[in-house]
Amino acid sequence: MTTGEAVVAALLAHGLDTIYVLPGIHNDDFFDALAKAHGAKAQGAKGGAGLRVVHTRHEQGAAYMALGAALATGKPQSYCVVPGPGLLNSSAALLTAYGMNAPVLALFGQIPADAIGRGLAHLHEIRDQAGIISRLVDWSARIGAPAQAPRLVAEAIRSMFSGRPGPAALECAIDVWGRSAAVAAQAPLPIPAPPIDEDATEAAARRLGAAKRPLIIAGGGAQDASAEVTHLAHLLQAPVLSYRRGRGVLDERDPLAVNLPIGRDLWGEADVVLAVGTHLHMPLLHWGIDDDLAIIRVDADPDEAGRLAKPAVALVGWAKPVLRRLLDKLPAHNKRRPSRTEEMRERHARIDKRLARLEPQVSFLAAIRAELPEDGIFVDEVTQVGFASRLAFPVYRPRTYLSPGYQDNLGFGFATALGAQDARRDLPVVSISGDGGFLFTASEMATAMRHRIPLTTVLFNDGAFGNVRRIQEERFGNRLIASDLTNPDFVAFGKSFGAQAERVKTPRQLRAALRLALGRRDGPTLIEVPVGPMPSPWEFILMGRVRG
Ligand SMILES: Cc1ncc(C[n+]2csc(CCOP(=O)(O)OP(=O)(O)O)c2C)c(N)n1
Ligand SMILES: [Mg+2]
Repeated sequence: MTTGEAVVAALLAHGLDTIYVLPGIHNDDFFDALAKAHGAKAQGAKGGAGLRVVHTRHEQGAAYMALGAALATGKPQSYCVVPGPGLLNSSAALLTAYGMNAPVLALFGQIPADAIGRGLAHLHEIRDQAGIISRLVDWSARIGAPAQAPRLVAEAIRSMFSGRPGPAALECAIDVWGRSAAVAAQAPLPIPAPPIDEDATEAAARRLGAAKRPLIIAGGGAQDASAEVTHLAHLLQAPVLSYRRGRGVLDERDPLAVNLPIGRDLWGEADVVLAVGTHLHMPLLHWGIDDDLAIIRVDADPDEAGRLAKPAVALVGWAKPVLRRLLDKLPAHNKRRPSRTEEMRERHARIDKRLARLEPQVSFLAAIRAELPEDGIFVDEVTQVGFASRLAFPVYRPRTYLSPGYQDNLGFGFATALGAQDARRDLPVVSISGDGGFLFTASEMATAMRHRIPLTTVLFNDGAFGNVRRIQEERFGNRLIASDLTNPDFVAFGKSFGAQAERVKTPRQLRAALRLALGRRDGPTLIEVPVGPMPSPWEFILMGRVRG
């Protein structure tokens, strides 16, 4: 086997079925292995189930697609690009995958093995590529020979699900991909579940059981523990706050599911907080802490709990098994509490009334929610309708609201949504973008056509980096700089690729357009919505202290 063939076999052995790529000479032997696997499949050879290859028009597209596929499925996904510029072109997406703890395996080419580190000006050479990669991911390695490939792929994938989950990377020199040798297969390595600390779990159950006003905060690490969080919330009558990455863990039709402004009020009143898979960045840094608040942290990363404040109890491990154990222990300690349903309904009504001034964002979001089925996926963006969606777009199920988390990097949305839709062809996916963010990866419309990806994109066009412009108006005496945009005719742009494209003006028209678009499963749709300036959401997001 060549190294390339061994990597293809190893990816297949780990259950990957697709790879997102942009080819180039450094990786030609790997791509030939991909082609041969396809040829074997086409000829009906035994065991020749090839990896599906989705090629993009820019490396950031390949990496974002792998990210979207990983987030939508929870399973490992991979992308492959050339070294140097290809790696750097993909790096914002890899950074985002790190921030989102997404299991993405990056495969990078390299210059000839004996030239690495010598500065001989080889094509795509970059100083200390391995060092650069090692700062972007927690686990990385270079494949030096065919026989190393199966083990390194297995270790990479194990690392993606161990400790704090996240991306991993492998690089391989141009002259190593094609080298042949005897290769032994490697079964996927077991991923040991972190042991459960019984004493700490008991302590957490006691604290929660005695709490008068408990609050649960769910982050991205709670996505696989929806049933457990829901059960705990009901047993404790504890509201569940989620903002970006923890959305849908508790079905937001449940009155106990609360958004950021309600959650901040509750933070101010709580005596015990159970924080599941979240950095608690906003509460600890902005809302304040004092001695009357006991915080219980559940996190896969052993270093996370103590970073900002000493928790009352730190439970290290995966949310699902840890919360299950907590659920076993809680009934023995849990006091009776009255239902908080009415109180929560009132809190929701009060905040919804205030949020109603975020028009037109709220009405356009309501139109999308009305047409998107409850298991359909909504992909957020760093745009004004996106900011509002974090407060006023109800999410019903885990993994159906994909938000970039703390990177909040403009332009992530369209290509990430393409990956989500590619990996979940059975569900409709709706991507929203501003005119600014959309053009970051708009060239991937060609990818959507080439691979017939039925994504629906709603593009809110205000002719500006509108969020930036509003800040310049309000905080900098209307001195506008670098925030106005000259745009193409977006409908003509979409149509020029062969995509379905139309322009709508009102929420009602958006609903009608979405109904058609979500029913179409043979290719992408672009819906442009011309909009004017929008009111600021920031008073609902950047809120001051309530304790300490
Ligand atoms: C990678 C990156 N670059 C820049 C920014 C700063 N930024 C935040 S919002 C924004 C403007 C977004 O414009 P658009 O996509 O048109 O949405 P709008 O604000 O107009 O709704 C910019 C430039 C960012 N968040 N990420
Ligand atoms: Mg804009």
